Amino acid sequence: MSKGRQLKDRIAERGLVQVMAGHSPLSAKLAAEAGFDGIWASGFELSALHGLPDVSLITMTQHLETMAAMAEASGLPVVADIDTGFGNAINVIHAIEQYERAGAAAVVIEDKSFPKVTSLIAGGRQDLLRVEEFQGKIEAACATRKDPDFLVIARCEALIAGLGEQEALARSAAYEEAGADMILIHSKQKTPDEVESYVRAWQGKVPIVVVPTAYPEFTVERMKALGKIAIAIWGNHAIRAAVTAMQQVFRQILDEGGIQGADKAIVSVEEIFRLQGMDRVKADEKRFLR
Ligand code: SPV
Ligand code: MG
Repeated sequence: MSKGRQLKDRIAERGLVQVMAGHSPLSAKLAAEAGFDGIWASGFELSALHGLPDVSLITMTQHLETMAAMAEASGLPVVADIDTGFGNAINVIHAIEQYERAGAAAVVIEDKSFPKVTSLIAGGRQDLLRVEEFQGKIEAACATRKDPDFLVIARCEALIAGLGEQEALARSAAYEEAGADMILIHSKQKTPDEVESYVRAWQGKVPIVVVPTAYPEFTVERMKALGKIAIAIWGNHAIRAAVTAMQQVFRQILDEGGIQGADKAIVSVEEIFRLQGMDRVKADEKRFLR
């Protein structure tokens, strides 16, 4: 069964699935162990991992390789954040061929111009494509996929760009018309009101995807109460959790002049061995090394 089919089945079963951001095979594996339904191959997280801003600097190949490794390590469906599709509709065609072959369950393509600027930054340059041009990119993605269950999700950045609900709804309807399987609506308001209002007003047939990073009170319960939302993406909590943990431990080691205190606050080396699969190495050594 394809990963896209798996994700669709999980949505059909649960109504709403929870997809955790990742930036590495290890983070994806931890998300799978925690019980998430899928992995968000986040451009923001991968950029941060490289110490870079999320402004189209990471190449498609870098993102693709990490995405494939995360799919492999977690076994979960991966929703690949392909930003603007790395260029125009021609670049999208190439990207879809590569991402489908590499085992993604879904791609999210956003309606910003290339190179993009990360969405949540205050005062960021948020230039949107003409609707027709973005429709062409969505149509190109749908025409290129081989597996009809491979999901093409159109991301509408009209609220991020400050263009208001009517523009967001009109664009979303145009993207559905172009063939998008779902609409990701993003907002950087500090409360869920803007997205809740959009969801209530949405008349389209395709479900909605949300990334409630800026408005954390938007709980799963609240999303379910609205209906229409199929995927909640927890957008950058893997990299932020990792940074929090490293900052604390690094500070502690310097403050205490050694690792004696910090050692008790972090997982054991044995836990890392477990995550690396050393049990299997030991068993294979016994069996095959003569
Ligand atoms: C990402 O995680 O890369 C996203 C979500 O696209 S956001 O950073 O909020 O735009
Ligand atoms: Mg992104």
